[in-house]
Amino acid sequence: MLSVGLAGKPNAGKSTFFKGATLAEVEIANYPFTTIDANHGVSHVRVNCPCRSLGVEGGCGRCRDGQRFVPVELIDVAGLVPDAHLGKGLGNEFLDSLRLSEAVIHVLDSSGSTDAEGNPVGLGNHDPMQDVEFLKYEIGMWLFGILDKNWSKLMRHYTAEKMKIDQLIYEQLGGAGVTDVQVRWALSQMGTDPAKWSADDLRRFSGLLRQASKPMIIAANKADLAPPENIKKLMSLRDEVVIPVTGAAEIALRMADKAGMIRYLPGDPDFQVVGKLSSAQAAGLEKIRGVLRMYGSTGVQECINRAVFDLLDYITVYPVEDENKFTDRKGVILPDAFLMKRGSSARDLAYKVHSEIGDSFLFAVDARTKMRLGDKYELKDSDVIKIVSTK
Ligand SMILES: Nc1nc2c(ncn2[C@@H]2O[C@H](COP(=O)(O)OP(=O)(O)O)[C@@H](O)[C@H]2O)c(=O)[nH]1
Ligand SMILES: [Mg+2]
Repeated sequence: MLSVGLAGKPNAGKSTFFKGATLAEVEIANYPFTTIDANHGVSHVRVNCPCRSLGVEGGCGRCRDGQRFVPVELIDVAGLVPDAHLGKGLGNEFLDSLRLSEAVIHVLDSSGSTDAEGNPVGLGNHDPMQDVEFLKYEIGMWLFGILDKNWSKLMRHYTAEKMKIDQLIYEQLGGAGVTDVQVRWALSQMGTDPAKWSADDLRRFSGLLRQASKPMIIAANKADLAPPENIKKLMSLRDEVVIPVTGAAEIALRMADKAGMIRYLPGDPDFQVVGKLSSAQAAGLEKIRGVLRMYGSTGVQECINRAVFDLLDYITVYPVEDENKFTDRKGVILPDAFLMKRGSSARDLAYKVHSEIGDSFLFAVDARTKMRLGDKYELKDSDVIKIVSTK
């Protein structure tokens, strides 16, 4: 499963976001709520289920109101403070989590009620703009630390033994979750011979590796408390995707939905009261409605969707065995939704279903048009595909 990490300074609201984003009911997602461990949970991207456009009568049973929730792993990365790379707490736990994360949601306290290290200072007493850069810098410096430690040895292999530089760097950083493609991209951005790099060049290179391997969006959390000008400033940052978020409201709404008090789907711009509420509950929910009106949603779902679809460029694809009924062999309609990198082929999908099916791939069928597709066909978002193989 694809993994997205939540990172940021202590008390920014990572665990609150995590709880809100992983609090799912079987009815919402058809995937039981699974806590892998305290810091690893299953969250979901929200997509339009193809059952509606395919005209499946009575819905497919795998979505709610035409909205389908496809699982992704969410990791609550331990808190990080400025200069952590110098040894002030960049622990193994942090690095393990980060290694697994394909993208990072930087949870930032936009209310300004915690200082740079996460200590409470009272609402509006810290400028959240000061927190924007540090996480990128820390992760870049962590990568720099790994490379710098072995750089002279690595350069010997490169210059004296003529070993391939991308391979050498990749071997150093494989454990940090950096891919060979990302190493080659960062090398191409530098454009100079690594044998001639200064320490500053190596630092710049590490920054590029960070950018490629841990792309980031900012969850401007505690938006319900934040002075509006803080949100405005953050959202006007060029080169940053900033989403106003209130993780606390997401928890409240999901719990109220679960209890049958309201109807709310993660990511919705509003909710509907359907059950009995005490006056305190009603007042609390109306306050949340005000925040939804202001920002369009709690922002939690948007962060996950943007991380997966915009930062990482995934698409959603639906394999079926019967291209007329859109079912698997047992008659389950649209049984699976796979997240795949844009650019993946029909054969890649076959391999994802099963390696044997990939090996024995004959052709695919677009269930919408019934057109035959070859192994190199590039999958499109929301494709419903039957794979035909010799198996
Ligand atoms: N008002 C408000 N408080 C929040 C929100 N998210 C988190 N908090 C509060 O901020 C504090 C720190 O949250 P926590 O999730 O433990 O932060 P972490 O250290 O980053 O995991 C807690 O008291 C939360 O209740 C939010 O969206 N709105
Ligand atoms: Mg926490």
